[in-house]
Amino acid sequence: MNNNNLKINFNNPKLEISAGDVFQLPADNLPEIVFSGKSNVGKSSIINKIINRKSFARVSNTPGKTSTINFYNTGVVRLVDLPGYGYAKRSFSEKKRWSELVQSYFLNRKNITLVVQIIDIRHLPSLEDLQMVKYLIDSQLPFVVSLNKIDKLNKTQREIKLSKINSELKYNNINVLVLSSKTGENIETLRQIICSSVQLLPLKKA
Ligand SMILES: Nc1nc2c(ncn2[C@@H]2O[C@H](COP(=O)(O)OP(=O)(O)OP(=O)(O)O)[C@@H](O)[C@H]2O)c(=O)[nH]1
Ligand SMILES: [Mg+2]
Repeated sequence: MNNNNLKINFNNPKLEISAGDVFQLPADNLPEIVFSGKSNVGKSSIINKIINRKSFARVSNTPGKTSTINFYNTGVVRLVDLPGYGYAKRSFSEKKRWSELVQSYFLNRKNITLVVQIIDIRHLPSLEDLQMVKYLIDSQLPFVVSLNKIDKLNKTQREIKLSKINSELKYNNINVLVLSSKTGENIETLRQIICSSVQLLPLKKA
């Protein structure tokens, strides 16, 4: 299919389903943009900023807010909000349920066009972040590492953190984008990256 003339309207998504189990996943019939990362890095907040809504995706100061896979359907692509990993206070059975659900999602979905792998710019990538990046490379899934909460750092701190994180990531040719769901910095760039991943154009500049 030639998608070049199709447009994404980010501004009117529907929460299609909050899936707590694999059998609840929607039909695999649209391109999916997946937001992945540790708990509390701002996955849900970034989705809200992309769709220009304050709290459509539920956000919280307390890590572990998103505990299901939430599918936001824009009509032509789905934005997929994953529960965060690495939240120590989750019970063993909760962690097991999350990892089985997310693993099964990544293994079985055929229409993942982009993974937005989010890391809090103030912290070095965790072991799980590095494992996730390695998994994305090994499985040849297109991804962009998004360093969120850039608003919390001044210019000098940004440069220091960016260079440290880059050297921790170790792999060549990784796309890295700094952004802030709070100020909106580089959110438009992320929208453009999403559009090019599916060769669609944004309907209008937000
Ligand atoms: N300063 C600042 N705070 C942010 C930014 N993005 C998110 N936050 C805050 O970080 C906290 C966690 O945000 P969420 O969007 O719930 O994070 P999440 O990754 O979805 O978390 P889980 O659902 O628990 O995995 C909230 O208090 C947000 O307001 C940002 O760019 N800058
Ligand atoms: Mg969340």
